[in-house]
Amino acid sequence: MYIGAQKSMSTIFALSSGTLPSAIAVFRVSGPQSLPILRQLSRRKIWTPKMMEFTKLYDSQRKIIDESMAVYFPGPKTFTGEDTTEFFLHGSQAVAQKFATCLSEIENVREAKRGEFTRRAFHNGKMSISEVRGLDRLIRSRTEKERRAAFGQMRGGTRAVEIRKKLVEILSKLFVIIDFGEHVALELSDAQKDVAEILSEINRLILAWEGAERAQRGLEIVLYGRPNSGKSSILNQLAHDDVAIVSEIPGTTRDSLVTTIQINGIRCRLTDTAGVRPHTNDVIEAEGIRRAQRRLESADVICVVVDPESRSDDVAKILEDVEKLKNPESKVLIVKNKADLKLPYPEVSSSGIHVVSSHATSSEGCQQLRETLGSLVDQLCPEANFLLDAELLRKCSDELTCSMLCQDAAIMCQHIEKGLEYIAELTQGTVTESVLDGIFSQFCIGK
Ligand SMILES: Nc1nc2c(ncn2[C@@H]2O[C@H](COP(=O)(O)OP(=O)(O)OP(=O)(O)O)[C@@H](O)[C@H]2O)c(=O)[nH]1
Ligand SMILES: [Mg+2]
Repeated sequence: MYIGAQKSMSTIFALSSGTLPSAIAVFRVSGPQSLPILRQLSRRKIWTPKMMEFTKLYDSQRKIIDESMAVYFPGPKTFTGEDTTEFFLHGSQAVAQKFATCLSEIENVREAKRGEFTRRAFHNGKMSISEVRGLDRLIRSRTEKERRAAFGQMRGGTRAVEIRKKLVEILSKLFVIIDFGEHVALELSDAQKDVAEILSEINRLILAWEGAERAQRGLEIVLYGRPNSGKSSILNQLAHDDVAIVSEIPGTTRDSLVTTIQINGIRCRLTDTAGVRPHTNDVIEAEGIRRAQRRLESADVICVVVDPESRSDDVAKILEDVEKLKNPESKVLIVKNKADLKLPYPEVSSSGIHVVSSHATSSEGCQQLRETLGSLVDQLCPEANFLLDAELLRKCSDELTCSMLCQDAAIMCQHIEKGLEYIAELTQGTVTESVLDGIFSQFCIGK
């Protein structure tokens, strides 16, 4: 719902092309006066819509301003939804200045404020709030990844509109069943199939959003394992730096140590932790182990490092702790380190867990580990074509899941209607003028 929408009456204009001088200066005009302005300045009555034509432009004293190409687009099939005219003049500062002055002299015509064209597009239902936010993100994007995410958010807005349309179709079918249904059971199962399709699409969108959020905040990768297994050596290899102290004395690392690396364009905080052993009387070592365990809770990827000297019951206990403490979405990887020693490793049950070998005293020895981390990072942060706010999608998904369990068409409708409200928030959003001001103030004039 948009609070405080008003029909805008004035006609606005802006120089929509870049800085001058340039080959061409494009002026965009939007509002009810668009056609009268074109007629007045060209001193010509007949203009065929959507047809670019050559014309001379005159000021109010009938003196020529410039020769230009001009085109008129009647609303509502325009960017703003209003009548629009575009003028392509010679790109000199003097021409642009003179033309802007002539436009400002016309009654009810004024220069556009920042983001005002987009604001009108939003007011006229041409853009959803998700698209507006995506556009805002696009204008402010600095890296290639941010640019792609912004496009994803803009396209996400259009995807929400499609989902809304499909849900409305299902609802109207259900209303028919309620009113005239003969083979209710059969038709209900048809509707459930349609809802299931939308649900799986929504669930894909939720995963995409979560991945984009992870990419934005960066990933946490934690090295975890018994003392002396080679965690600090691995950290140094992955960081290409001598970050952590390495020694043959078990229990070298006490504090958790963090360094930042990039994996496939994603910022990853790599944490080395104190070696874990089942019992210790050393209070500092015990605190180090507690800190290491706490790191597991926020980790996206946990590398359990084992070496040939690790005992299988210790590794089993470590894997048990990891399973207990980790976040359900995080990935676990067993790293069989010291592969160069060619010694047998302890038997551990690793079903469903990725396993790689490494040799952390040489850079090439960590190549397999680097590649596996790369593919886990890609899985956690997949490239998303469509992005939509996951919180509203999750609420909608819950309602649709409930609707699938209903044997009664009327109750099914109620759940779908509720789900539809969340999708409507994604397409229109509940926004106030101040929220819009905040977004549009970032835009440039002419956008
Ligand atoms: N042969 C061989 N030795 C390794 C390898 N990785 C590490 N080491 C050696 O193993 C010893 C322990 O390495 P660290 O990296 O300090 O082990 P850690 O897991 O950090 O140990 P703590 O900090 O005590 O928990 C050092 O002497 C390393 O040089 C490897 O792949 N092959
Ligand atoms: Mg260490």
